[in-house]
Amino acid sequence: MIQRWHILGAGAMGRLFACKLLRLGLEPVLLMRAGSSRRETLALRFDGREEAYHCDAIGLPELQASSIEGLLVTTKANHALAAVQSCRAAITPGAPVILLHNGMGVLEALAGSGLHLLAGTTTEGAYLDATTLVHAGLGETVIGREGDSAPQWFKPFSESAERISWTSEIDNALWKKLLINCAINPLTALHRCRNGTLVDNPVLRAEMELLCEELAAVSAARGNARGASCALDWALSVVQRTAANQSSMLQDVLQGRETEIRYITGYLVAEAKRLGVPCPRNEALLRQLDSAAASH
Ligand code: KPL
Repeated sequence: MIQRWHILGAGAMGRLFACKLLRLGLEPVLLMRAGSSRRETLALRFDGREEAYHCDAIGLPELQASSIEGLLVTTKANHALAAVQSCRAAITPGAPVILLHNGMGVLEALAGSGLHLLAGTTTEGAYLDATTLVHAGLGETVIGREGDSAPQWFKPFSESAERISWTSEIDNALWKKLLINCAINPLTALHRCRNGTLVDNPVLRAEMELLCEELAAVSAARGNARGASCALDWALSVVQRTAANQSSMLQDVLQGRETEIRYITGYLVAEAKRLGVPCPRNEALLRQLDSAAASH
């Protein structure tokens, strides 16, 4: 059993998972870029009610070697690699390192690092409203390592009411989320619209359908039959469930932050090239949003 989990990425998702771990009776420690050891108060709003949670926080420079027994990485994909490297020396050999972000490619980039890597994907919705963490939508989280059954330390997670489950087919789960993000995030970021506009506006809906045809073709070439037949249905169902939301990529664009486009559409386009599948519409979106990112 791992009692003390370090959380790298103290944004909305990192804080939400800190609250979840506290509810499981575990001891999360938020890793901060700077500052010294302290207690943090997390104000969590859910369903109109506010609750305060308290957990430890520590600045990265203060981390001791081999002090991390379990690491949950909740940074955006574009920061994950550098973030993990910044605390590499503190990670105990064999400690689970769970990557929980949109997009794909970081796991591969860390493959030779000697870390015990796992991945996860979540549909939880959370954002920071000044200092309050708003848990905007209940979602599901799946965590796993391809081909592995759930380890002993996972028991508190799976036995909890936090909707966290184990999968031995994490590649399929990550690919499914990648397709959904490819269909929704770039279009909403480019047109600066909420997710629901992708079904309400016929032009955008047609564009999303064409994107999904390409996503289905890449899935088929990758041997992912579910992705090949369900890409559009998955995207439509998430658009409907999150109609009022601003996608994470739109939020990044509006706040002048670098987006995760290279790990979302960029990963898809690289896979399409490797497999010899044309996907001009996804390529065009990648070009548009990547140059938008570069001009910030
Ligand atoms: O994951 C998301 C995101 O915004 O990054 C979706 C599922 C599209 C919800 O907005």
